Amino acid sequence: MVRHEVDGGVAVLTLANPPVNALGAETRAALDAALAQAVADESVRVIVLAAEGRVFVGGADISEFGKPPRPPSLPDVLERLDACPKPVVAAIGGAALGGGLELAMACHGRIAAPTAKLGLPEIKLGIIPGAGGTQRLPRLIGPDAAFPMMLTGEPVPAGKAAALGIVDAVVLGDLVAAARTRALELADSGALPRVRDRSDKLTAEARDRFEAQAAEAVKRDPDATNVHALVRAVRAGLEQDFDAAVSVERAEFRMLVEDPRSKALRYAFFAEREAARVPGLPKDTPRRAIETAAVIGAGTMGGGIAMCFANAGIPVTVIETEAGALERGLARVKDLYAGSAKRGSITEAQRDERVGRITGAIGLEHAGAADIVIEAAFEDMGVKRAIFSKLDTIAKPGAILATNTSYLDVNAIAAVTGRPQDVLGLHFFSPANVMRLVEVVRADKTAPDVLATALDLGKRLNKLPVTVGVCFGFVGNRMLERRSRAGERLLLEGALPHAVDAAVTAFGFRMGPFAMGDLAGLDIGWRSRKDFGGRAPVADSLAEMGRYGQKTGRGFYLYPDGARTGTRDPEVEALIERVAAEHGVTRRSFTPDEIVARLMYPMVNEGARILEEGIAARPGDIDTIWINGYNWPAWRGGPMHWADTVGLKTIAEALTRFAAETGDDSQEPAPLLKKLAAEGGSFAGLKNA
Ligand code: 3H9
Repeated sequence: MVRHEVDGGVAVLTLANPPVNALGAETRAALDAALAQAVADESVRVIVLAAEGRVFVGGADISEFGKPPRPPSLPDVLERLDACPKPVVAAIGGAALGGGLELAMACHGRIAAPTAKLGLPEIKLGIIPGAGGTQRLPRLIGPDAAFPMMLTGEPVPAGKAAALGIVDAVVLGDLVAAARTRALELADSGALPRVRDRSDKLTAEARDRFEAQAAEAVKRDPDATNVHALVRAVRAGLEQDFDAAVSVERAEFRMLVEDPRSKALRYAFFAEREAARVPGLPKDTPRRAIETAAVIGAGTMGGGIAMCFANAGIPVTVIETEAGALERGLARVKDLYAGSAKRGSITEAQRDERVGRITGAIGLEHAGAADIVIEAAFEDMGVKRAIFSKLDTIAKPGAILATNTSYLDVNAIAAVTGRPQDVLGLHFFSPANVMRLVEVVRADKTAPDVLATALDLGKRLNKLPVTVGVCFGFVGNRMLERRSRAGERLLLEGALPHAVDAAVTAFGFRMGPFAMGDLAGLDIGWRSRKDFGGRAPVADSLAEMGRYGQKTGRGFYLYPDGARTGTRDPEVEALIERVAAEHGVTRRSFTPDEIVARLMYPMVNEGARILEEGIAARPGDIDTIWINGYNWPAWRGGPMHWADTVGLKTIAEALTRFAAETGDDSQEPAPLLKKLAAEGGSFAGLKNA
């Protein structure tokens, strides 16, 4: 796991633990031994620490967390590294994250390649750095620069890292040679700079700025246990000596590893990566080449999808039926790019390149040269089938034909072509250029190489593709529909919109379902219920009154003078009471916990059905979809993980009760949920069944 080469007084230790050189027990032991050997070897004057592969070190091995510790611990190895009597210089060729940056900071010098990025992302896993990161980074760059980095978890690119002082230099070319030179310079000078000994960046001004940042962070997220812990650990470094402060950090880290929030976030991390693997789709499935794309429809969705291709360097033709719509669509895309360039998130050159990769055209025949065609036209089966039957005659042989439908039967769309093996669904989320999730809908006849190519393409577009099967609404919208239905029912039974929304935001969503409905537009659900069936008596009445939500200034709430947050409307509350009376529903009050149960348990139930039917391969795929497409709080791990923490027996019993109370049989627990509840099982346990 660590290669050891000695040449000309320099020992080069190279970590070789693919794919990300995570610092698991074996790697730690090997590194520790290699260091000891280099120290003992009299021919060695200096040591260079390098790593194989694209990533320098992706951190501690997350899969070890919560398991019995295996020595040597990372803090112990880093302490010995720090105390090493010979200069050690890190050669950072790629990402140095978490324990990886902590490792680099325990060295006596750091040289980075321009492609390197450095950060402490532990916060995103519900923990804080636990191998000296909360102490060494503030000593290296000041607490006021270090704290925001640890609070957001966002890595910085090499150039910025050098400007901040995290690395000594960024070098082009032979990184190990540069690190070797730096180490020999240190040896010649007799200096052994240790980050732990530095205090020059711990100025009174920097401390004050840190305290102000800390106060704001805690205020913004008062329930985030790890934010509090981070503040305590950084503050300890300002008030106590290094070793005492490291002990504070260590104790906080150990406590956080056991926190249910961190467990959920770690679960979500691995679920997201597991989603890339589709059961029964071998790794070596051949891929089709994708060098050009066409998007049908220049609406918000089509434009956003085209931007994904342009961002990834793939030329794309946007196709419309008439010039006006095309011009408007292309203008919107241009504006979005101009906005990004203005904000500085892309350079002006990037803006021009990306805009230049998007070409507009009138008429489907312009899709003939594309390796993949994505239809993002009106959500209507007739429209889609007409497009696909024409595409069948236009697209080149072997082109992938994808539909961006959010609900419709992809098998029925594929069936109008003579090449259903080339057809699949790619359900992007709005705004498509921003949202990472893509539901990849595998139809009955989709060929394995088409699916494999789509999944690879998803990654190339910087998306998070999750494979799902064909059913109405796939995974995400099918479960969402359950929540919407339960929400309407709650209104009739006595919970008012603001109370429901408050319970849902307190649960951790950024927005409640009614505020969300107002934002999206109540006319959308209303029209789709008209097309696909189903009734939402309150929402439909509001839409019939022309109350479409924010865009009309009135929906479930009032938005006077273009306000972005709604206020309660007595008229709506009276309307709800009237509708409830018409439906003969007796009203009562609901606690926030009852509201959450009423809304979320039916979603979990639908998730169980989705698993039974094989629409999703595993509970983790459902959770990945809900966290990344629907803003389910990641620290609750997604609906299926959350259901396990609540207890499936509790949920099954409650659903039986809801079915009786509401007279809605579809609330009865699904067979899978019933079975797991009876066995004392969990969704997590299914994987190992
Ligand atoms: C930490 O360091 C705590 C310390 O402060 C204190 C300790 C005492 N562990 O993402 P990818 C796996 S906490 C275990 O697809 P990419 C991953 O599951 C850690 N496994 O690659 C996947 O496995 P598989 C702080 C890990 O190129 C494979 O590697 N660090 C770890 O798109 C490839 O991963 C972080 O939070 C890990 N640390 O992105 C960084 N990292 O192929 C977490 C990856 O079987 N990692 N794996 O599904 C990342 O952000 C990305 O993996 C990285 C590469 C950017 C490095």
